Amino acid sequence: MTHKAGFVNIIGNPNVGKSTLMNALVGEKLSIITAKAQTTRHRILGIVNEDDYQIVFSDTPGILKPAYELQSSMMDFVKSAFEDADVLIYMVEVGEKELKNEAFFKRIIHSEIPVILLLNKIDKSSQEEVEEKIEYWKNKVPNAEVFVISALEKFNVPAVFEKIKELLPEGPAFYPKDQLTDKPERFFVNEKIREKILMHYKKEIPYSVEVETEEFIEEENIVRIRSIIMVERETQKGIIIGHKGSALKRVGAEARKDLEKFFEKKVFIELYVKVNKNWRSDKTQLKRFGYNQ
Ligand code: GDP
Ligand code: K
Ligand code: MG
Repeated sequence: MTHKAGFVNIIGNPNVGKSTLMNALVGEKLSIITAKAQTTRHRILGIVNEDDYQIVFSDTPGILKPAYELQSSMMDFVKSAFEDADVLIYMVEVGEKELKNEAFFKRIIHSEIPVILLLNKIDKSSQEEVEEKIEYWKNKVPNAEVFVISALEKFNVPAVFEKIKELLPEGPAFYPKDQLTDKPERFFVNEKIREKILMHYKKEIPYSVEVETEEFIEEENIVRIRSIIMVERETQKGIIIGHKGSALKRVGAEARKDLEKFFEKKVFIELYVKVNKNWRSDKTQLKRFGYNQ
């Protein structure tokens, strides 16, 4: 029996649905999803294992022009996804603007490895609009095979999966066959808490937040978690906590509910808020939070 294995890396503009697709392909909620740009800050692997193949999907942050150190690290994750890909998935959505990074776009159109261009969110658009966009993208990225999908409704996702399997090179597995991701459990706790913050707080708040899980103890029937929510300024701390702690309580309650599903166990969460001045611009802090390459 021949064995296939490879890296299938998903790149594109912010908010086009990269994380939704990755979760749909892997069948697990590994990546957090919100309507806000910059929800995904890391490169997150989702591994699909079968006897005769291993697909290592990578979800990546949306492409942007970095304005501070954290965003530079995010773009380094995108760069790394270009470097090790065996198949490149370039995702666009109906109605989107051009890719903001010309250099990345050139790498896509001159790519020597197969490129699959996914036109996502077709559930939101008319057939006429979709047909027009297919033509547009076929001209713009002639080396790509184009699929129209709805990652949200999983429309045409199985066809994309089959295409990926076909394009996958032969070779041995990169990771143990029971491994689902490269990230530790604490990472998913941090991300889930950050997802709730992205959902419930406005303006600059979610972008100023980093979450660090200090304690993660898995017992037979319960997971005990203690996490710190870091903000950049004192005023942000008050906003996160809210009136009599109500806002923070909601974050904890909603994160707990999702994490109970994720870990299939009861979860107990304690949340603290700390000011960590300008962590987004501090290379040493960023390294500690896993943003180094
Ligand atoms: P990312 O920033 O590229 O990772 O995008 P996300 O996966 O976080 O999705 C951004 C937003 O688009 C979220 O609100 C998703 O629910 C939504 N979304 C993703 N895929 C689809 C789709 O196929 N159809 C529609 N209507 N919305 C989608
Ligand atoms: K998003
Ligand atoms: Mg994302």
